[in-house]
Order: sequence, then structure tokens, then C-alpha cells
Amino acid sequence: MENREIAQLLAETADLMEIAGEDPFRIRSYRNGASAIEGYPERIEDILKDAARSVTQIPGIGKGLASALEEIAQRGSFERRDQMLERYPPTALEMLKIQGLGPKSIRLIWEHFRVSTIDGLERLCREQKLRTLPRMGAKLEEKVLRSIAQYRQSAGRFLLHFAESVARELAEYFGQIHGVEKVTAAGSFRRGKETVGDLDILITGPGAAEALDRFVRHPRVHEVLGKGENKASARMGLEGLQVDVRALPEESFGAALQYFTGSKEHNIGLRNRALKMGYTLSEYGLFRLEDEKRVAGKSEEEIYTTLGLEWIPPELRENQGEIDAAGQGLLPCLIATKDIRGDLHMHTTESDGRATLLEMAEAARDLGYEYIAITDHSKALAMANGLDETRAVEFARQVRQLNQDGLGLRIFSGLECDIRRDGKMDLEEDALAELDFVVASVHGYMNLDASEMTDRLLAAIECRHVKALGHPTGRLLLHRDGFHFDFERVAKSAAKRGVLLEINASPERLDLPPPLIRQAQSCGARFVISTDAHHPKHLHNMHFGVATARRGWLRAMDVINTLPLAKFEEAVGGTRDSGR
Ligand code: DGT
Ligand code: CA
Ligand code: CA
Ligand code: ZN
Repeated sequence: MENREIAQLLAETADLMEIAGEDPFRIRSYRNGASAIEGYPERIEDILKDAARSVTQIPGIGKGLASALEEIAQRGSFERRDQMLERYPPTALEMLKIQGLGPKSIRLIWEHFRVSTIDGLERLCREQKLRTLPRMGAKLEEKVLRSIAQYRQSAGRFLLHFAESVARELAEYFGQIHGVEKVTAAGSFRRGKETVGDLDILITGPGAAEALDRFVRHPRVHEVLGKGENKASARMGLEGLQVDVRALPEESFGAALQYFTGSKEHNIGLRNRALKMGYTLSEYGLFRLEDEKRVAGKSEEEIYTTLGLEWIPPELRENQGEIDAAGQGLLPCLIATKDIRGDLHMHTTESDGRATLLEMAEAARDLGYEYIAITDHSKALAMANGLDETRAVEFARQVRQLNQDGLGLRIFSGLECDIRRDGKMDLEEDALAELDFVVASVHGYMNLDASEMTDRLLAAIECRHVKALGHPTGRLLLHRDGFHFDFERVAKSAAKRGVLLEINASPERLDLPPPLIRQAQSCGARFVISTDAHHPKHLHNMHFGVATARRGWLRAMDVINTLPLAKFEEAVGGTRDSGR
């Protein structure tokens, strides 16, 4: 079992314990264990097998958890989890994903109605029975119904970064098979879409058929959906992500890659263009209509070129004007991850981050960055131990001090300042004036009506110390839509005031969404791509933000943190002297 899966077993047991109302201390120990295991660089299974070592050496794993881990390795579950599953069926966990329902409510619903499924919950709301329970009412029923509808829409999709971890695992697995040449992930994954429905993997080489056989015998494949000569489909892991693997001949690899990368809409557009030019395009190649001769197929470039087009980067293949642009040689030169020179949104143990200022700075330096901004939370986020004015100014002093220690990158003092309900900044202007890079973000009162939310964001942009608007729509992928506001007005105002729009690279946000990025760019807005890291490993999420920016047609010049340090300072202006 992979660490990720072990972590999931622990986390879901913690959730069930919470529904059962058990001791918060024990619940927390499972949660801590889950996150320790998920982030652990070595496989837990390997450590368990090694008699000379003990998992209790991993921070966050005590004796109790260690014996649970032993059990998991032996039989895929552990006693505590089995007990919990006897009391509450696993469908109760699904209910936790419905907004507005916490563990206590779920327990109450189970105790009163013996309902533990989403369908059952929906019925309770429709029959107006939920409101008969203490502290629940008609408003909650409405909210739950809305949330169920949204949950259904997103169910069965997976975050891009999860798909990436599976794609990597499989690339390594197939790469070890003799005679396998190319292993390439296509589909929405290759297009960098924020969520994927399934993973499409293409394999070439004399070992490709063997790879299909091995795929369906992969230790984490739980359900084989189909296996033929050229294709196998299966669900992997506890999460049940579907993976389609195809074995392809080398001479049509480009055509297949093009076809299976999609999107469907892009492919339709491209096929129509081919027909008008006297060709037919399929997953086997580009053929002349008159004599069925294959004229292209080995590479994608060959296909696009023969159709009179520049090669179109996968992120643009959504039939949103990219085919015409490619025909006129007008595709933007898209930003790439290597263009990024700094990361301007991250947290430390000063608020809710899990690493110290120094650890974060060193990790960023090791990534080769020229500069970063440390942006811990402000006091409105009391749960995150947000900073008040005094702490913010004092911490800024520590940050600037660090610049004198010769770390090899420039550290800007910053803050992720909460935007209050009325649009005012959470901290006084005097304190904000002491900081180099203030990101303003909404974290509460997200259900305001559109005009109120628009005014709130416009007011935030008016604050002269604000450099960027953090995760501007507030969406959480597969979980919560962005809030309602007049995006165009906000984007225009940000452009005018020189406030950057953040593209938050955190895999569960990827906020701004690509269509809004494109809209804002046409309004003249500029952008910053930031990881919002709460741990050094999150700094590696930058490429998800870059993929999102590419899907929004951005070039390096649209994104401020592609600038070299001196130019960056000039561009954001008014940064305080570092004391160097
Ligand atoms: P997903 O998996 O829902 O995130 O989205 P995709 O784009 O990966 O879709 P998927 O896995 O169904 O198919 C992969 C690509 O294969 C798709 O983008 C285009 C191509 N494709 C699959 N089925 C069809 C089809 O029936 N018609 C056309 N034109 N293309 C198809
Ligand atoms: Ca797919
Ligand atoms: Ca597929
Ligand atoms: Zn935030």
C-alpha cells in the first residue's frame, strides 16, 4: 500500500471518530499521523518490513499508531477502523463533503433517521424532515440541497495533482518493462485541466503489449474494467481513479497523442479544418481524401504543420480560438515553469504554516528562486494564529534581518491580509505600510450577494498598500464554487490600480480559473503565480499554477514573478529597504 492510501485510512477513521464524538485528542493523533505519513519521503511499508527500524521514529507516529500501521500492512485495515465502520457505514464519510454538515449533524441524522447516504439526506431535505432536528432549519435544508447538487457534479473527478502522482507512479512502473519506449499521459491531464475524469496513458515499443498485461496485475489495481489487445482500463487504489492505457504503433503515435489529448471540441475543430483542406484526421493519422495516403501521424508537429498550423500547446486545446490563432501565427508564447523567479505567497509557523521562516526560505533558495515573500495570515484568522499589527511589524523585522544572513535570495516581508466584510483591511494602514508585499484575501463572509462582494473587493483594491488580490474567486475545487461578484469590474479596477491578480497554485484552489485569467488579461490586468505554501513541499506546486496560467493564454510578461529581482522591485514599487 502506498503512503497516500495508508494516510487516507487513518484520516477517514479520524473522520468517523469525529462523527462518533470521540476524544478530540485521539482524533487529532490520527490526523497528525495521516499528514506525517502522506508527506513522508520513504514508503511506510518498507520501514515496517525492515526489522532494524521502527515507524515510531517518524515524528507524529506513536506506539498506538505504529501498531495500527502494522495491522494495515498485514490486512489492509485496523481494529479501530473496523469498529467505526460497524457503527457508521463508509457512506457517512461522503456526507462530510456536503457543505453545512459537520460531524455532529451527521451523527444526529444517523441517530434519528438511520440515514447515512447522500441520497437519503437529499430525501430528508425534500421531505422537510431535516428541520425537525435541533438547530437545523429550512435554510439549512436549502443549503444542503445546493451543496448536494454541486457534489454530484464534481463526484468522480480528481484533482490534477492527484492524477499527477498516479501518472508518475505508472510511468515508473511501465518504464521498468523491457521494450517499453514512450510512456505519455494524454487527455485532460496533459491539457493541465484543474480536475480530471480519468487518466489516459499511451505506450509505444515492442514491450507495449506486455505493459497492458502488467497493468491489470498492478498491485493497486482493484477493478479491471476491460482488457483488449490494444487497450486496458482499470480503477486504481482506494480512490478509484480510472486509468485507460493504450498500446500504440510508433508510426501513428503523434496522431494518437493528438487524438487522445483532446479536448473533444478541439479535435472536432481540427477535423473540420482537415476536411476543408482535403484530408481526414483520425487517431491513426492524417490521410489525403483522394487516395487515402497517410501524409502525417508520427508526431503532433507533423500533423499541425500539414494543416497549416503552428503546433498548439495542449493547454490551449479547448476550441477557444486557438486553431484560428495558430493558422495566423498568433499563438501567445506561453509562460513556462522555468520562467518563474520567485514565490510571493507562503506561510510559516508564525501563523498556520508547518515550517519556520528559515526552513521556507532555504527550501525556496534550493529551488533556485531569486526572491520570495513571506505572507502569514492576519489576525481575523484567529484559528490560524493570524498576526495583529504588533506581531506583523515585529515579524517583518525578523524577515528583513534574515536578508543580512547571506541566504542567497531576497526575502520580502509580507502578509496575507484578510479583507473584512466591509472591504477594509484587517490591519491598520500604519502596519501595512511597514510591509513589502501585502496580499489581500477573502476568507470569511463568502456568501454575500454579488454587488456587496464586488464593492468589498473594489474597496480592498483601493487600499494603497495592497499589491495582490489572493485566490480571487475563493473556489475550492470539487468542493465549493467561487463567490459571486462582478469579475470584470474588479479586474479592470485591479488593472488600473496596478494590483496584481493572484493565480493561486495550490492544487485544491487553482484560482483564478483560466477563462477569468483570459478575461482579466484582456482588461489589462497583470498576474502573480504563487503557491500559498504551508510547508516546504508545497513550493513544488508552482507548475500547477503555471499550467493554469497557460490555460488562460498568459505569457511570461503577464506575470510579475518572472521578472529578475531588480525589475520586480521596480515593478511592485515602494518596497521597503531591506537593510542591506
Ligand atoms: P476527462 O477525462 O473527463 O477529464 O477529459 P478528457 O478530455 O481526458 O476525456 P476522455 O478521457 O474521455 O478522452 C480523452 C480524449 O480522447 C478526449 O479529450 C478526446 C478523445 N476522445 C475520446 N472519446 C472521444 C469521442 O467520442 N470523440 C472525440 N472526438 N474525441 C474523443
Ligand atoms: Ca481523461
Ligand atoms: Ca479516458
Ligand atoms: Zn488565503
